Amino acid sequence: MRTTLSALIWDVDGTVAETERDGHRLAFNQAFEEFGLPWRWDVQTYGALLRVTGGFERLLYDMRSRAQAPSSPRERDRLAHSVHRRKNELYACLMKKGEIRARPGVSRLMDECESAGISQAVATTTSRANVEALFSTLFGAHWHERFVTVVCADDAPAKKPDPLVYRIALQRIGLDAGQVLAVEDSPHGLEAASSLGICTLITRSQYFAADAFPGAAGVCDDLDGAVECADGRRSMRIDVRALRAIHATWQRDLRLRAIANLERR
Ligand code: XBP
Ligand code: MG
Repeated sequence: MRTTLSALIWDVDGTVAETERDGHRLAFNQAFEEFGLPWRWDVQTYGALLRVTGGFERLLYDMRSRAQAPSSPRERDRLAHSVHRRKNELYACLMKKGEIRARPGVSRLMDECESAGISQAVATTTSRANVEALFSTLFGAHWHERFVTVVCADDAPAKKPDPLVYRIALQRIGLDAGQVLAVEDSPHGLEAASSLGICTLITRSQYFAADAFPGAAGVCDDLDGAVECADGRRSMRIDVRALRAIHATWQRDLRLRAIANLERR
């Protein structure tokens, strides 16, 4: 299996931008209001709900404990679909205002990867419409040109921690897991990527700031900050050189673990 770093796969929410607390959460609350529903998700409640990936699934999960939700599962499903659809429209309006910015180092690293010939792709649990709304505001109308493929919830209905979205991304870019590095912010994202053997770098986001990320190749507060690697080493900030070093160390450790496993048999 070839193991040179050939592509970077980006998660979206929490990784590229802090879209959850002041984006999706606010849009959900606006949608609840429009639908005459008394539900509001405060910052803390939404943080707990983020353990359920997918906005539609999150809403359906929360509705189970809401007295005002329809009692028939079919009606609940129908209402969740309508509210979620409207939430995404409201989210697009919020993104157009430009108040949500790319997280530190994201645009720089994307530019550096492009110059270094490292391909880029997207693997996200969010809907394509939301990626479009966010990325066109952050990176301009031609943002698609930057990515070999953009895999969203519309392509991968089984959401993270299911690895489907990464499996599809690898197929579309035509690379093995060993040739890519994923950038993620959540435990579910880490699980989805690393269960396929993808080297994963964590950039801590607001909602997962206190989580432990066992199995990550490196963890940083943001891409402009220092990264702590699995082998305990620290590098100053994430650039292409740091990405290659993190990836090479991960690959070496993987080989060592495989040899140790063989010897134990
Ligand atoms: C984040 C998610 C999404 C968003 C909301 O995905 O779990 O569900 O919170 O988007 P990722 P939708 O971190 O993989 O980008 O309402 O479209 O699901
Ligand atoms: Mg994320």
